[in-house]
Amino acid sequence: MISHTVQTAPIAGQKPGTSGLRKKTAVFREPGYLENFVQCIFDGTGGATGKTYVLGGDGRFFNADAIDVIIRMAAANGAKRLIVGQNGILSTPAASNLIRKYETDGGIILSASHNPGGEDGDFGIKFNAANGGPAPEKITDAIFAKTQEITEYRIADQHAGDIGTIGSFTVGDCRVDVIDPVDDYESLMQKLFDFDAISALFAGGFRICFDAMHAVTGPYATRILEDTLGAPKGSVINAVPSPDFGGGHPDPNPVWARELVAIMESKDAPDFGAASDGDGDRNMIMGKGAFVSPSDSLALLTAYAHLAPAYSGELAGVARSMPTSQAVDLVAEHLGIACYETPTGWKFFGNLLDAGKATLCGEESAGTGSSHIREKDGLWAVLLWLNILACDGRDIVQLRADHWRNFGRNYYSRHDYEEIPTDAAEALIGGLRARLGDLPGTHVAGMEIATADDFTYHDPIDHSLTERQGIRIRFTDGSRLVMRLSGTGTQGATLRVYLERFVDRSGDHDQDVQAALAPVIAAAETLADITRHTGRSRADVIT
Ligand code: G16
Repeated sequence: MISHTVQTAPIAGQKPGTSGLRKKTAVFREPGYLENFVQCIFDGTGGATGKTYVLGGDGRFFNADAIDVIIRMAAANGAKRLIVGQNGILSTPAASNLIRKYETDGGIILSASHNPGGEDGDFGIKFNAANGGPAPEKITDAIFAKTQEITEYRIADQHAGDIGTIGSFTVGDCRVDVIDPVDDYESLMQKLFDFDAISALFAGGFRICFDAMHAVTGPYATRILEDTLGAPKGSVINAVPSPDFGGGHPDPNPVWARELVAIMESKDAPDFGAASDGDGDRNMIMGKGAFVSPSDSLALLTAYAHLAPAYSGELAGVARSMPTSQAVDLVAEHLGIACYETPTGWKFFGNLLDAGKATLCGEESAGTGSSHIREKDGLWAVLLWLNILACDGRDIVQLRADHWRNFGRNYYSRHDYEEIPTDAAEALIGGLRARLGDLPGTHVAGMEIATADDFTYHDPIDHSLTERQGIRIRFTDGSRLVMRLSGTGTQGATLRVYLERFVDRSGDHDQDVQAALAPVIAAAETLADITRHTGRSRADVIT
């Protein structure tokens, strides 16, 4: 193999965020930008010599070009083997599964998740470690340190072979195996769930609409739901991945998955609706005319997971990100299992899962998953729901109403202020942070503040400390307000305001969500002066 070493220099801003490095596609296409970061992944993890990696992405614009570069760089850096999804396609959960199943040294996943794709959209790259999970901070910090001192990268001159055809080729001494992206994932799902029960559900006339949002889950959902489980053809919509996600925003929430919402609110709505995001790790769940919030979904899945074969024994524990509602805490208490609170970012669940402390994990940002892999998993959540519904017999709306009657309801919403100037966002958070000590005991919007802090996470496994993970304000009536800045945006800053109010078992569970949260919304405005700092009187996205 002929390869060469290219002289380069550090490029500013290559610090991975909540989930890898995400930037505008145009930034990734600048000379050396991708190459620098890939070389630093290798250099920051002890080099690529003799190693095996999984490689794939969500198919967005620039995916195939980036894969060609990464194959050539892995080969030039001495990698022994690469496992690549056909056409460069691998959902994030499928990649996590492959890393674990084939015991590779890690994987490189190309995605900007739910962010729009295309020439003017976003691109991203993420390194997952040998446990299949997103690299923990000590690894991303090491990679970032390398980006600040890089002087050269290595790349093979030979272009990669045909990744459109299943089979193998070599680049120098590196063997590249191109595999079907769905096969291994499907066989994992078959081990976890009662496929016979789900097939019988569909055979009995149960109808589903799964919106793949023109993104990576199209082929996975079509194969598993329609071909294997027998859901009627056409149950999966927007099923063909496109480089710009059909011009859409592949974020499965009621704002961006409008097509699904319209179907689920129509007269002839199917029994169950679901959507997944760009790279297939997020999920949105709906019943007829009803959106199930991700926080409620996590609580309900925890309560009923025992109906699926893989979770029929006792759950080891459950974990949620700090801003996720406390609905699952109540279920954990009832089940007598531990409930962990982690910072936002799936990487923080990795240690708990590896140590066998948690079986199920979830986040308000539409992520749910389990110990089967080390990523959140959109289609897994849909299959667990289907398994539960097939065995329980109630419809999802009834199941949820009964759950609220048993546990109470945690009304919940997130208000996002997008693309605000970074200094304004930091001034807002900084101003609030400076006053935290004075807040307990004071009253706002008719509520008394019980505690106020900036969340610090003490990892119970490796004892690492992660500070400044979001402002938490608890009120004496059980309501809660959380504010933090997103770590996945690519332009300016995004302020996330998380609002929660608990209504007990005998309370009114059928209020409009925003109306139920009105006092907490008012408290957020009073405490943080959101309108003044952002110049906006209303959030851009309310979910
Ligand atoms: C990523 C992380 C999630 C996190 C989400 C939102 O999801 O993997 O753990 O909850 O970002 O992060 P932020 O609030 O910082 O924007 P994904 O689906 O984008 O990879």
